[in-house]
Amino acid sequence: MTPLTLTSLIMPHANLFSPRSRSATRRIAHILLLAFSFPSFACQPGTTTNLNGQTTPGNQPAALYGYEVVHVFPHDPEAFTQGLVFHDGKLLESTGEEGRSSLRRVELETGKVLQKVDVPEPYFAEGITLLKGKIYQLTWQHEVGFIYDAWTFEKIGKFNYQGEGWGLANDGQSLILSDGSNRIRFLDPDNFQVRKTIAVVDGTTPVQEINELEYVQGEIYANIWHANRIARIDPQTGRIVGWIDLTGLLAPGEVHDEEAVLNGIAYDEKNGRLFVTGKLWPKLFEIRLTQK
Ligand SMILES: [Ca+2]
Repeated sequence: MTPLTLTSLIMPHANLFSPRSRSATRRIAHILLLAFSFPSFACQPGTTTNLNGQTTPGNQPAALYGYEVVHVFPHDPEAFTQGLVFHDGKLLESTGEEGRSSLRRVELETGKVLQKVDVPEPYFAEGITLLKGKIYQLTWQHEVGFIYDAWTFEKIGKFNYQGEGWGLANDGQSLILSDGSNRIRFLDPDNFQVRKTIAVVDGTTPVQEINELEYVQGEIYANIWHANRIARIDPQTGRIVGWIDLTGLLAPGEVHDEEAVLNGIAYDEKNGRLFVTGKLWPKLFEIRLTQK
């Protein structure tokens, strides 16, 4: 067993010392503060421990899932997908990169962009979620998010949060935010205060680089940056209860950019349909999970 140590909290991350990072020192200080703020973080035999110090049985290995493709849809190969949501028969999509960031409404069947607002430089748009008629959109390193009317895309507000913004989802009550580490924060959508924080662990091993998110039937589904798999996370404990292996979804040669990785999960709650895509992918897939 490996206790969750300070070293494991400060896992190397490609973005940590990015030239665009405004203050790597401040971020490390924040991580140190986090580590020492939760003295009960180290695991105990047979348990995993989240940031709130709650423990749950950790002996059950995560279940493994494969997939079947139900439908293949076109996807804009220029879209650097950072957020994906299904709403009222359409997809909402957030795309990243400076100067190419946007919020879009997309026709599922054709991939056609029906509505779009650009996110101006220097912002790099990240995850989105829709809650009570509002779309919330993160930015990567500017510690600001934008709020839009879900129908008109009119920008109706903004909000601040600490650290990087990667993935966003909601459970009907809180905004659920990932920041590239293994922590996931739950924010009050009215005042953006942190309601709770969980640490994502597979058994007792922290799982870093949690990216795009989707809340699916009481679990958090999460892309892991540069991985062909989706984690199914218990939102109470942070424990990974399952892994979905999506290896082979795209054929070799369908994408050429090394950053064209699996990212984007959307759930059609009414019809139980699960959609996945990736950054710069030419296709979007409806998939059905299979037991491995
Ligand atoms: Ca999503």
